[in-house]
Amino acid sequence: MAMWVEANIDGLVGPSHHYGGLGVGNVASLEHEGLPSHPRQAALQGLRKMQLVAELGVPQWVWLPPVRPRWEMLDRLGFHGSIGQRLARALQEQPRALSAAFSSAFMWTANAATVAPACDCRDARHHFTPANLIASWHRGWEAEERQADLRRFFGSGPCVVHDALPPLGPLRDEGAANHMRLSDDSGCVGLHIFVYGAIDEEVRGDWAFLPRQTRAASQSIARLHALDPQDVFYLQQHPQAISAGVFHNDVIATSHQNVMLHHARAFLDGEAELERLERRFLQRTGQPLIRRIISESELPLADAVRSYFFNSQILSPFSADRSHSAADRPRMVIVCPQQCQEIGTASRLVASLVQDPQIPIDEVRFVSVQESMGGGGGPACLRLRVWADATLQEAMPQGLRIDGRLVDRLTSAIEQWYPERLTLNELADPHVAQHIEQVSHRLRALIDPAGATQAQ
Ligand code: SUG
Repeated sequence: MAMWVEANIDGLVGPSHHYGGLGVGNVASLEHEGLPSHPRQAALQGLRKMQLVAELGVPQWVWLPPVRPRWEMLDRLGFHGSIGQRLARALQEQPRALSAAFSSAFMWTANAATVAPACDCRDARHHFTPANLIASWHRGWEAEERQADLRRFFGSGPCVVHDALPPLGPLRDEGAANHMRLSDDSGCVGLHIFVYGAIDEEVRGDWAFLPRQTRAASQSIARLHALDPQDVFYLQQHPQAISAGVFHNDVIATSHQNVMLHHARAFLDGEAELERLERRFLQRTGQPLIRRIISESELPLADAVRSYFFNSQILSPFSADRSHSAADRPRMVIVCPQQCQEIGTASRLVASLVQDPQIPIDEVRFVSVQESMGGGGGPACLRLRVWADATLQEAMPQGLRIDGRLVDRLTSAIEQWYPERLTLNELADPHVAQHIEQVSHRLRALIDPAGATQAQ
């Protein structure tokens, strides 16, 4: 039987990474607003995480940063004139627009798209829908860039890259961060869980922040991806979670193959749907779903948000590499943000999961992605999961696949070109803006010349 392993595409942060406090309902982003950021460090941290995952045997690709600043955005908001005039006026009149035009939020590729592998889709094609990200003005511009890049990754073979959903409030979509795919060991049998915060335009619930995903958007994606309705499940995010800073489902729930971990307050009235999920999982895969509910006393909601425990990545190490025998490899590894080591409740939870014989997670690795965490993005936010058989992996651009050589090339480009430290005021300096723009172009031309030409 064909094996479908999880391949990851991680976003590399761009040279203009800075904290603009722009993420709706994103507590970390608000806390860091206006603080100096460290683009070089951010990129190197992300790269080290990619390298770790690749070393664990998970096929890993890098998603290069698109070009910033987005001059078109400033133009369309009425900032005209020379480069210096546009930047100075934006800084003075609407600093958040300036910030948005330089945003590096695209690095969080868990928001780039929703993905369904061919084995789950009635037309036997792989489906990708770029997220429209219209809840926030710095990210709503990403969709067209992501679509072009997805075509670069999946332009051949039986793949469909859809248009993003129409940019309408009732169809707010934030991609894979609000979607979980459960599967059997072969990766071929998949069930899809879509998590939404609001129905469409209807206001139901008592949230402090705008919910970023609507059920109308999720349902549209399930239809576009030709999924069997019996294998699709919808769960509503708990309004208390949204108000506590859980702006995406991947901040309060996670899954990998037959394991699903979620906080007790992740979902509102979800029990009937979760029971249907468990029954269906058993029926389709012949094995029970391992669902572990993390209680409020085990990990208070506030600690879930501070530690980003649920944004850990659970991996099947060496799944693509048959040279490691099953006996000498951990069944699953959890890659946690370093904060999970520092916050007592989270660190006890991680230890208890690794020790629990019922949970197939045998090993933990901690990673520092502090610069990403400052904008509200943990290890799992930085990656888009794609379930790929050997044929799909071969069709993906091999020049963007992480190995030691690519890591070295990227490291030296980042060390040479990325600013060490950046503030909002510096973004209004025409020399800094032009440098950032050049670096974005040069990186693409250096690492992915074929893709850079296609994008022009
Ligand atoms: O959309 N942060 C991102 C973080 C995305 C995290 N992704 C997942 N949970 N999958 C967001 O809120 C902060 C930007 C700033 O501070 O300028 C930001 O956009």
